Amino acid sequence: MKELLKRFKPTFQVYNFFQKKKLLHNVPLYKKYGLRKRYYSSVSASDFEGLEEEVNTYDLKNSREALASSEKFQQLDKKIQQELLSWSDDGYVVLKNYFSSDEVASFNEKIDELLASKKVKFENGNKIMFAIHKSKLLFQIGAHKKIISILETLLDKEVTLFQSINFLTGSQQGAHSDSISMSTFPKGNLIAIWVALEDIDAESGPLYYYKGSHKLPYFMNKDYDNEGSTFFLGNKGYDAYLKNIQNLLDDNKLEKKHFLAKKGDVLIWHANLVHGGEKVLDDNKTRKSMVFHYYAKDAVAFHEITQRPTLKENFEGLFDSIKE
Ligand SMILES: O=C(O)CCC(=O)C(=O)O
Repeated sequence: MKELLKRFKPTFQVYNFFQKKKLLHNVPLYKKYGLRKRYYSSVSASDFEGLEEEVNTYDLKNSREALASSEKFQQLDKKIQQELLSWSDDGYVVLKNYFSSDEVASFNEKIDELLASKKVKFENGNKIMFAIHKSKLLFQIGAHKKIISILETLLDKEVTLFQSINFLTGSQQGAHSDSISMSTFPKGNLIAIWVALEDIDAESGPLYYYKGSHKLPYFMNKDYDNEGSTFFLGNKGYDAYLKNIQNLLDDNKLEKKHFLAKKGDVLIWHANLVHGGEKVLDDNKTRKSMVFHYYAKDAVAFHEITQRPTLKENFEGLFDSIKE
C-alpha cells in the first residue's frame, strides 16, 4: 500500500499546486508546444511524442568546425576555445586549472563552515544539496559570468543555474545520464559542470564517464516500460533504469574515462553523457567536488522518472535572497 502511495501522481500534483512561483516557467512552453497542461500537472517525455523537436547547434554540427563562427566563442580566451572544440565528439570537455588553489581553498572553507553551522547537511547518503542557496561565494562559482558564457557557447542558448551538489567523498553512483532525472523538451537542454576541490585520487572513487555516450538514444521511461498510467508512476524504479543503462553500455563498447582531476580543474558534461562515481577503494580518502546543473531557459524542465515539473528558484533574485 505504502509503495502504491509513493507512485500516486495526484499527491505530487497537490504538492505542486502550492509551488506556483517555482513552476510557472513551463507554462509558456506548454503553450508553445500546444500542450494542455497546468503548472502543477505531471509531465514526462511521452507528452511530447510526435512533436517536432529542435536539435541543439552542436548536436547537429560538429563543434570543431562550427564553434569558430560563434560570437560568444570568439570572446573566450584561446586556452578555453581550444578546450571546447571536442564537445560534439566526446560529450564533455575539461577546463584545466580553471580555479586557482586559493579560490578552491576558500570554497572548501565555506563548505566546512556551512556544515559546522548546520546550514547544510548530508542528504541521500553523502550529498550536500543546494549549498548555493546558503552562500553567496558558492552561488557565484556556478553563476559566474565566464562559466555561464562558456556553457551558453556550448548550448548556443541562454542557461540558468538550477542546483549544486557538494561531495566530500565519492558518490559511488551507478552509470546514468542526467536526462532521466533532469529532463527537458527539446532534449539535450541541460548541462553540468564538475569542479575538483582537491587533487583526485584513483582510490577515492573518481567521477567516470563514457566518451561519446551522449550520442546514444536518450533513455526514458518508455524505454524500460516505466511509463505508468494516468494516476500512477511506473513501478520499475531506479535500479531497473541503471541495469538498462549498463546493458546499453555493454552493447555499445564505449571508452570509459576517469576524471583524475587536479584541484581547480572543471569538467563540463552534455545532458546525455553517461557518467557515475567509481567505487571508493580506500575509505580514508576524501573526494571533494562540487557539481552544478543548469537548464536552458527555453526548454520545458521536468524529472522524467517522477514525471514532475522542475521546481526552479527565481534565478535573478536568488543572489540577493541569500542570508549569510
Ligand atoms: O560526482 C559524482 O561522482 C557523480 C555526480 C553525478 O552523477 C551528478 O551530479 O549527476
